[in-house]
Amino acid sequence: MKDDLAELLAQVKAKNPGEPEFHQAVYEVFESLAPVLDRHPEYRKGKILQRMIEPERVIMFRVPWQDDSGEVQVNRGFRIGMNSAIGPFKGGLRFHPSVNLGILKFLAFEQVFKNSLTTLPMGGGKGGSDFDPKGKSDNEVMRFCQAFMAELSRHIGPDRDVPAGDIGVGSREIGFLFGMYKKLRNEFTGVLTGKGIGWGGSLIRPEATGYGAVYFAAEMLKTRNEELAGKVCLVSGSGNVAQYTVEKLIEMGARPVTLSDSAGYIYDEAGITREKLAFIMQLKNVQRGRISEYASKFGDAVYTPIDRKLDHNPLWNYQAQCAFPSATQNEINEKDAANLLRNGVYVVSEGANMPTTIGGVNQFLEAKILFGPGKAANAGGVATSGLEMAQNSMRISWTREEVDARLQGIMKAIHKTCRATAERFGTPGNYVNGANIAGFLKVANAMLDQGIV
Ligand code: NDP
Ligand code: 2IT
Repeated sequence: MKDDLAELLAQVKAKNPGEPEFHQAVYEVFESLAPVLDRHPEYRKGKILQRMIEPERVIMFRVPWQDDSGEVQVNRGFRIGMNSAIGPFKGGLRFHPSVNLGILKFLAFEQVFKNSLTTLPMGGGKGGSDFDPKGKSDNEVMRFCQAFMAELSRHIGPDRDVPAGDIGVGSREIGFLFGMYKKLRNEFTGVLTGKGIGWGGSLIRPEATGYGAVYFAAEMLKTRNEELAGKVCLVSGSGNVAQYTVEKLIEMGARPVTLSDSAGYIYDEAGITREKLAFIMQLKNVQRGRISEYASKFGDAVYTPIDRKLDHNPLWNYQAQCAFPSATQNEINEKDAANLLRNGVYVVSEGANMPTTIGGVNQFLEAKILFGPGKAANAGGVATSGLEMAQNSMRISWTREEVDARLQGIMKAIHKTCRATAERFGTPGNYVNGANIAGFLKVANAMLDQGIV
């Protein structure tokens, strides 16, 4: 890394202590940018990087609510407006006990580059809470969402900041959040995406992140005249992204063999079929049960509980050609990456945000496999959120086919841009550099155009 970038990174660490995920996300982007800064001195002169690493705003707030037994509970709420140079802040809300400022800043930072890649006019933001929806009743989730929105509603709006879902925030939560916003503001607007189909949502938005990650993998394979049909695929997670990744893989003739949750994973050598996926969707989205039940239901599958003493995740230690990490950050470490490569994996399409550690990413890049980083590979979700915003503004709804065709077009465009940009800056085939540089350029140029604000 160039001296001035290394120095800036040291400043980021000193100024934002205790935020390792944010440091990691900034490091990964800085690693790609030296050639751009050398070719374009105006970015250094305009202090574009110094401005990009400082959120435009961070809102932190108390969320008091009452549980079913009448006890008062207090959580912490956040919304980060990272960068609005190319459009209103846009990005998901995460409800998970691990949520803290540093994790949301990493997600908001990634979102800026990702949204820029989508071709649509969206700035980057992220928010959420350390609230844990697991084990809560629907009424508790509703009361929490209402209390959260009581404060958040002051800071968002269809032209200011448009949140959506992420871990722990799905259609149920978006419904409760939207209802409260509408009541408080006395207006029905496209202030959230991922809405229900009957009240302003877009067809294909639930599917979009998973489908997009598979479309991206298909595009990468096409560069080697190959396709997904017949490929064995390792998938982690069993939530929104994992489910629709599996659905699209099945449709394309691939064989997904794993899924996981925070307690363990299943391995089904015969492959997860449409029928088995329907069981998972019912289990996870309606009953809110554990993935272990899959192995109880389908005898051939093996369930392995997580062993936190292990230095690797055995889910990544099976013979396969493709991997779709779709659970959470840093779920593939250096050892996992080595296991994947040793087992024959040469396509990694990141459905989750930053699922691979820096040591893992470096191994993928050195091995020159087809590695699609999250900010490119999982951009289909937010891109389709952008399409939802467009439909809301026009007060019309497109058909499933129309939205899916646009999603496919966007994933192809992102793939093409990443490849062309990587090549233009001297690292052909490196999608990490391609995504970081292309995402950066659009935002940086907009910031220069708009002056020092
Ligand atoms: P969901 O809440 O629907 O599912 C998350 C899944 O990951 C669950 O199976 C969950 O298990 C598992 N998981 C979450 N945290 C952990 C953890 N710390 N350790 C082990 N497993 C964990 O979320 P999504 O599917 O929406 O999100 C998954 C990933 O995709 C995240 O990284 C998210 O940021 C990213 N993403 C999501 C987009 C979207 O549109 N939803 C768009 C782009 C990226 P359990 O149920 O046990 O908690
Ligand atoms: O990480 C992400 O891109 C998301 N969680 C989706 C954000 C959105 O606004 O649709």
